[in-house]
Amino acid sequence: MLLEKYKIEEFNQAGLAEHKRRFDFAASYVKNIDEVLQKLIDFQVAIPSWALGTGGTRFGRFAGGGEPRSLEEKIEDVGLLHQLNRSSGAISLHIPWDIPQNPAAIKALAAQHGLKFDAVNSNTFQDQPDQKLSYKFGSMQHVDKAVRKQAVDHNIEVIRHGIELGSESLTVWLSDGSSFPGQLNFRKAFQNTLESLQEVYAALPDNWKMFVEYKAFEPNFYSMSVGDWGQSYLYASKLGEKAYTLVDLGHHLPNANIEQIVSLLLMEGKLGGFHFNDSKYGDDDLTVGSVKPYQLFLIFNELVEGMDARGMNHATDLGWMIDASHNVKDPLEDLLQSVEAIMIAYTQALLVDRKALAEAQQANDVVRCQEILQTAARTDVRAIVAEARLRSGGALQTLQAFRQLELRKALIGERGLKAVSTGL
Ligand code: AOS
Ligand code: ZN
Ligand code: ZN
Ligand code: ZN
Repeated sequence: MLLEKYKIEEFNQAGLAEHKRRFDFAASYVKNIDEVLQKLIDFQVAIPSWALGTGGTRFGRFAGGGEPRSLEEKIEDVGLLHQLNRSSGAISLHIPWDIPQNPAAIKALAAQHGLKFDAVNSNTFQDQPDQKLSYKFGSMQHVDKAVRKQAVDHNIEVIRHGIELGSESLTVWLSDGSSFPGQLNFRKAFQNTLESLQEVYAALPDNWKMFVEYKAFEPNFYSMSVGDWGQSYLYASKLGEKAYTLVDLGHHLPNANIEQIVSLLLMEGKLGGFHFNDSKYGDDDLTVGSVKPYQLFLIFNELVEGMDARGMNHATDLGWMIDASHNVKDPLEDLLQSVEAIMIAYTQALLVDRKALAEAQQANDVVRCQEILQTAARTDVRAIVAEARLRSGGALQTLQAFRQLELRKALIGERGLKAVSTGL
């Protein structure tokens, strides 16, 4: 479904005067407003193909209707989001959930919607129906070399699919680990994992990156073989310059200082990308910014500071992806909220007075340091984000447009009330 442009224009027209008032006020506080707007226009966040259907928990799944039944329809859904917010210009695929049967056609369809393919994700955390050996006791860490080889071959296959689509990175998330003390020899598990990753790394095209995603617990609850950023960093360092750490915001032990992790990984040139989401307890995969928006701001504050210090391009030098999905919201509305939260935090981070902060830090003026950060974080930047969208042809308010234009109803009309997303 392609939304006619005039509908967005009509929607915007109704709110234009009010928007202009709000924007002029917000912009009056920003010295380099045009620079900020351009950065927002350039910034794109990839949508995961697995978040377009209603997520479930192991206790149930409550689908809402009109979900995408194929990869083609998933691309259309992301296209719709991108039409509304102009900031979702990429999709991240999970293989084998979303194997492109006809890659040329899939690529063309994505291009038609202005979408690129971000990182491709491998899956060695489930057994597939036609699979020879089981991942019950791990994949790349497995005690049996044959299982490790199967996992390596799968990852190489995923790279092949990615090449066909124009993707330039592979995300490896391993559920490997152990659930009971004594189950694993940690050192051997690490060495097996490293050796497997090295074989995958060897198959990586020159212009590709490999993201090694870590996670503190789940599905294994005693040890994870890529359990924290230290372990991921160790693998990435040993693998080589194309390997990086991927930070999923929900993958830490409670109260971890994620912004500090981000800062140091950036300093070492080993931060590869993000899986954005929010959480209260663990890997809750809630809407970005729904629980801890200040933490999100602090992370972006480090990102902007660190990327600028290294002369990096905010939009292109890291992989920005969402990894969230859950039970009670319309997935498209949820994703619009997530992207909006990311854009807000990014804008606020761009507003931090860096020079004043450096001076205050140098003077040990702790109070002033806090004031400087919170001045930026408490600024209502929604009209600035909306202006960036307006300038690139999106909707002033994405969620309201989605509802007012009755887009879910249209999707249900097209696909049916019983349409349930593939994958997962
Ligand atoms: C799992 O917890 C990780 O966040 C992965 O990124 C995973 O591949 C993704 O959530 C899809 O299940
Ligand atoms: Zn993730
Ligand atoms: Zn996760
Ligand atoms: Zn998660």
